[in-house]
Amino acid sequence: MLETIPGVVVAAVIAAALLTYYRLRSGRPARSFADGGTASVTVGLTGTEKPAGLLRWFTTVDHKDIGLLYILFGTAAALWGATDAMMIRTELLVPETAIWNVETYNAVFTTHGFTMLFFFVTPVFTGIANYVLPLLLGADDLAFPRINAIAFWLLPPSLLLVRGGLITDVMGMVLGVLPLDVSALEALEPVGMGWTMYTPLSVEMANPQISVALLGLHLSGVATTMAAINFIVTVLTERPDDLGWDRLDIFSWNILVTSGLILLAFPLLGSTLIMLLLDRNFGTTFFAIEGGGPMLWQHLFWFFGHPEVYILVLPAFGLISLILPKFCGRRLFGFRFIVYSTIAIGVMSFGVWAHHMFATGMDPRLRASFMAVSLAIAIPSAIKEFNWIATMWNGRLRLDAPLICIIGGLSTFVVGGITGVFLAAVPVDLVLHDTHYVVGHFHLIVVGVIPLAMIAASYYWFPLITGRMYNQRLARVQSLLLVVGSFVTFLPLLVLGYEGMPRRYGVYPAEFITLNQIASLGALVLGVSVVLWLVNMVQSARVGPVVRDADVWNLKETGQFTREWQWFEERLEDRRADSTRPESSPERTRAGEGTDSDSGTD
Ligand code: HEM
Ligand SMILES: [Cu+2]
Repeated sequence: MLETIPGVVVAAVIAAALLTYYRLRSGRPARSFADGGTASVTVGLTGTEKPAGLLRWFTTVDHKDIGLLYILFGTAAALWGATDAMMIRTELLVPETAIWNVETYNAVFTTHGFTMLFFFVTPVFTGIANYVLPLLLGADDLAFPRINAIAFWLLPPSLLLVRGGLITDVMGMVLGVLPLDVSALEALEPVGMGWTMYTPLSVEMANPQISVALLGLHLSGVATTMAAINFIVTVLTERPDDLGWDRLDIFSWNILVTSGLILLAFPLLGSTLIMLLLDRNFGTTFFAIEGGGPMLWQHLFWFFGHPEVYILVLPAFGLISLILPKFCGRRLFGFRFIVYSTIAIGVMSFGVWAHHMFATGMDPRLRASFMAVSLAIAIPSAIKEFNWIATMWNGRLRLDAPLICIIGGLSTFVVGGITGVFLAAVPVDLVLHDTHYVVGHFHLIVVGVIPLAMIAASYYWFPLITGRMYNQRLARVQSLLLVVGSFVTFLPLLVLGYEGMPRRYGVYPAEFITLNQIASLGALVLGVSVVLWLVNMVQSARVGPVVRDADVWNLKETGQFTREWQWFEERLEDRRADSTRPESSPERTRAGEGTDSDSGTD
């Protein structure tokens, strides 16, 4: 009985949705165009007419709408993953498992990792790129608007598949009070294998939810790859003729390189996941001792996994490089070298994967060569850092929220980056491997740099997206809290790791209690900061002061009024013209056109 109910409900919902859709469409005979616009036969004008209400968001192929959908989805996932993080830090307030149990702890750090890596960072950056990349290029839309929509809509189901164990657990509990058989739901327990999914554990754990989660990850990989292909083709083919590689803005450059990394890394993850699924369910022996063994998993996984960390961070570097000069009143120092270092990082990131495996007893000669490349990859990162500092040098700094975020991000990146250099050195890594030092190192970057760059971007482009201004004082407080919170949360972890506290344990010796409590306090500060950001964004989008002058940041003064702002200026002018005329004029759709000027590069 129970099995049929969801099927009937889903079918009914789909039928109702289709019916509504066709009812709405039938009133307006329209012909579709490749860019997703429709030509209304009755009026005879090309206009990007969108249906009203929710239907618009479910059927849109407009890059700006899809960008917003991505950003909303990624933010929701981030809040979910942050809830996991708060659960982890709550458990670690006390040495014993007084709050959750060990299974819950394992499940929570696993879903935390998956959610943050695959459903927060990449979707939010894809969303930002969706919104601004065509505007920065002066293109109408991405190269494949419909593929763009499909790529986005694959994500919600994949998140539900990955996190399904928790959902079915709760559903089972709720439905359990009814006289129904819910054993199928209860069999799907939250996964507790860690985001690296190491074999043999991930093969042998009986929980069927693991296979469901693997399918979900596979699906999210498909979605990410589709978006990456779209970005690559867009940058290659949609640039106007006068926009050469040397004048392409730095954010688009970073998205291009990131998309290249995705194109090489994610299909490998997909294949590896399939091999694991086959091992789990169909008796193959890819990762069994008599097959490739657990080491095969680690090699395949980290050949994806190391580039993945640069897939996460390169768009953040792009945003920093793009926004920083705007608040220093200067051009980006060393534009070419920032581009070269981005490409160098991209290439080298495929040559360092075994630094995650130094402790597995691999051949020392091999270890030495991986150590050399891992140390070398610090050079392009340092080049970026120096160029950013040089951009600020003697500049006229305006300490608005975006700049506070960026300066904070640059300082956490110094600590996060240098702690990575230590881990790249074999003898040090053998001591610190799998301790909280590692967790501290990478969180200084995934919390101290990536969200800061995103939030800088959210403040910088907020007027352009919403037509309103946010509360700037609240924003300054919020960004400061985020920087302070990152240090207070993750510096203690470096010390804890040094003193030997291993990672992925919910229980620890009592001597570590003080530092753990400081870290949990820091997490609380981070939580407060995130809530302040949310409040500011939502409230200001509703009732913030309306922007009338497109040059919100005084960019014209220093010749940095780039294409996306010119597009915004035109839009404001159109709106003004519309409001003074009695009846509305034909809609303008090609807003990015004809707005070229020589201030297009950074
Ligand atoms: C409020 C912010 C955050 C806090 C307090 C936090 C805290 C933690 C803690 C305590 C762990 C468990 C460490 C262990 O036992 O090994 C962890 C694991 C992890 N976190 Fe976070 N985290 C935060 C945000 C993030 C973000 C933004 C990302 C990624 C973009 C991220 C990625 C990860 C990953 C990949 C793991 C490893 C999971 C695993 O071992 O399977 N975290 N985090
Ligand atoms: Cu690595």
